[in-house]
Amino acid sequence: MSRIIAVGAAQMGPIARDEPRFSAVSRLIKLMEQAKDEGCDLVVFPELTLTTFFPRWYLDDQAEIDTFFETEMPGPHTQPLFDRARELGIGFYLGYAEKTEESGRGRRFNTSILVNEHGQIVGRYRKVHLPGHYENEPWRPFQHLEKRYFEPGETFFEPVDLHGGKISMAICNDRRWPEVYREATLRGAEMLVLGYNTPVHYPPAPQHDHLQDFHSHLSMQAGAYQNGMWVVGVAKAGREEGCDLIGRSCIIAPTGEIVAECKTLGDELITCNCDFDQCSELRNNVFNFELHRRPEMYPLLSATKSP
Ligand code: ING
Repeated sequence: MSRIIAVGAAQMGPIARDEPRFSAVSRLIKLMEQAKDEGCDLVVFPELTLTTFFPRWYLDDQAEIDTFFETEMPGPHTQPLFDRARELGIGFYLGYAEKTEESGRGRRFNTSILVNEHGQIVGRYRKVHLPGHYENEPWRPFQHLEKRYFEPGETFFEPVDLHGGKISMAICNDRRWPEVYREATLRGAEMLVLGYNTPVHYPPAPQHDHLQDFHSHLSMQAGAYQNGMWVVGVAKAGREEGCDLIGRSCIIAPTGEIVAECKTLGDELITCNCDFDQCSELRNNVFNFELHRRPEMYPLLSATKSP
């Protein structure tokens, strides 16, 4: 009996700095309802998708920074999303800024959760690869201060069981690192779901700006094919507070093929019936790790940080 999960990738257009959470949440609910109408079991939302992408600004007032964080999940603003999901019987991936108290101190993470069709949080992931910089760099047209506002996550890429398959989470910059897909696969994942906020302009290397869509797809398609896994990448897209973010959200099969892709830079849903059993077409053959892979020949792969 094949194990099929109907997945929706719910791309979000810009979220303005002054857009209240209930407004963003109502857009998410609208996409969730459309996903349910189209038969989806799971809907994947972008990274940090309750507010604008605030790491683009240097803020020195911690109270103002904390207005972008959630201290409860679900909290008053997100409870309607959980309630609607339970009513519809649909699961979801949600990216948000998490503020939590651990061993007596405030900790802040770029976080995602997987919630099952009963509205229960079954997985929580904290972004491992934080891109950008820590100090204000006024030479940039916009900042990218994730290293300032978040702690790096120390949750491994452990999959959760959903709809008969094993799904791991990642967030944005994680998708550029091949180790993420391999580690998740070695832990049993058959699908990787992730949200992203990716500016078109990359100040340290503007000569690559025209390659942002290509690099986003290249990374995820390679990860999918080389590990025989499904990959779902969902953008917060469009011109958000004057910063152009790429779209091209997509669902990628274990063969590396893009089987569904967004066409706009706004709120847009794409869907695909994903067969977890398709992973074996690769994992029993070209990427049969047991037969072909030789970890003893790659001792530096995770032992060394840089040459
Ligand atoms: N955004 C970007 C990303 O990895 C970036 C940062 C853009 C890094 C372009 C390198 C090149 O897609 C986040 N939020 O990680």
